[in-house]
Amino acid sequence: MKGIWKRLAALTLVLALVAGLAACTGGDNSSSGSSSQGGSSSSEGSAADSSTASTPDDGEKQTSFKIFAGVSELSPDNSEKPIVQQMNEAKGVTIEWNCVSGDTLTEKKNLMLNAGSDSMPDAFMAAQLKDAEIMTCGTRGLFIPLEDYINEETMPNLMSVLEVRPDALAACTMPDGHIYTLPNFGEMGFEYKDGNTYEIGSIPQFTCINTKWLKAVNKEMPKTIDELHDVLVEFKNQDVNGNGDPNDEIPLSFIFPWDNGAWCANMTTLWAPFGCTDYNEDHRAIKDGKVYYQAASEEYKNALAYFHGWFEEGLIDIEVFSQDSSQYIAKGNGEDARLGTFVWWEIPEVVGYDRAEDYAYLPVLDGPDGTHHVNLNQTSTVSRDQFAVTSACKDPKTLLNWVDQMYDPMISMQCNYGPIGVFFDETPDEKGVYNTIELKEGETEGELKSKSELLGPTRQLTEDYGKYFYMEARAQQRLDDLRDFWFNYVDSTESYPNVVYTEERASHWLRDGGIEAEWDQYLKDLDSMGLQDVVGAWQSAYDRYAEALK
Ligand SMILES: [Ca+2]
Repeated sequence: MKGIWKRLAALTLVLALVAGLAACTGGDNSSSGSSSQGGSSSSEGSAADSSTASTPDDGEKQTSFKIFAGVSELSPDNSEKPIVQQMNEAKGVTIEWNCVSGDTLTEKKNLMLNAGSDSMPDAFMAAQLKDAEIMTCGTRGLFIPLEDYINEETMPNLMSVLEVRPDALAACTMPDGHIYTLPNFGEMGFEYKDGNTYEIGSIPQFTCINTKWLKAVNKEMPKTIDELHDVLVEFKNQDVNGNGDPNDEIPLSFIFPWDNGAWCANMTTLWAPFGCTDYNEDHRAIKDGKVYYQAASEEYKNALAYFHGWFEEGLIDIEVFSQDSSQYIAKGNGEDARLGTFVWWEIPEVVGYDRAEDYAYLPVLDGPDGTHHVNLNQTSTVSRDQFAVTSACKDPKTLLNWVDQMYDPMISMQCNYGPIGVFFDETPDEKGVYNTIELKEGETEGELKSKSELLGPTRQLTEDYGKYFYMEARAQQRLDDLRDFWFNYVDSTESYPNVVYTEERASHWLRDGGIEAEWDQYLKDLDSMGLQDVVGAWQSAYDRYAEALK
């Protein structure tokens, strides 16, 4: 398969389980699958084929199931969703839902996992299961192995996907050789001129600058980090938004804490002049096949030391350590433009569509040595946190046959976005492909999706776009921008698939300074915490994987 992504997706598992370090056993794969991929044969009969609801292995038939399910904040209960009613009717089952959103999800999930089997649901769906939980619950017998059910009889739609994505089960196989969770396929990428496909999140942090202000202070678009510095000083000193208040302009804002949205809003694209970007929460990076810990690199140190200077000069928003994404977006959307430079997934979401015209992407800047380096984010298209069956379930076959419908392309599309007639037009276009419905005044695609989607294991394959439905315009725009703008600054497309200590230190150094004096002690502390062992483990997992590919 072309592209490093696919290989790395399988590798991610090994890394996530560094503690165990057992080799990934690869798992049963799908060569026996026989139904045609993506065709209509398996995809359109779901409303009528209740006869395929299977009888259980042990003879005990169960038609009512309890599912603990994660939903988005705006979502109604899953039982109210038309797609769920359609799936239930097709298989003759009823579901008693326990739907949870937001902060309480983790808490309630933990309670449930620790309470033992009495209150155990039959399945966990979209419950943000962590690898450690999957592993622990699997070995304790709380989650049952699924590999014997992944076959043509019970899961025909999943088998169709596995036919074209045979590596996916390897990404779900735990070190003990069992598969406790179903794969979820989330592909949204673009083909680059090197022939590889890169995912939409490979550069998650776009830096954006107010070009109207740039003109107002008589500056060109910066090409170096020092040129940007001089621009920001002008943004700070002048009343560039022209509202009479010289102090309400924020030269540079971003979000630092990971939990507040730093994955797409931190400033590390601006670190490229110092030789790295740092998009991965674990600070894992790779160069020429050699794995290293980004937060222990000279590049990282130099970047923080440099930007501490900006912090002292008042060029950086004082709220970067405290604001969350909604406060950040409110800042961009206020009555007067206040953000000179900001970082986000895209421009309009922060400043609104009208004001977005005053902003442009800030190119990746050169550093003091005249160069830059972008580390691509690790991205994975197969996740394994979406569906687990517990030992409380008496009839896993029927339950898995029910959930298998979510891998049907037409059902999957409606789970991922919303029903036909609600999120998509009532009828497809002349090519048989569904368009997003015309939005109501003041409504956004994201909002409509949150209200209508059914979270769970689904298929979102590259080849499905333009075949069953069209990609959202905003996502397509981001992919185009990645390909046509951001990737011009990418020299190495090498990337690594998926030590808390660093975040508080980094906040301290950026805010208070002192990184030079404290750096050596910090490195010693990391070593005493076993950093070298962790890096060594990552390296040997990677080496084994690379060897297996030969
Ligand atoms: Ca002002």
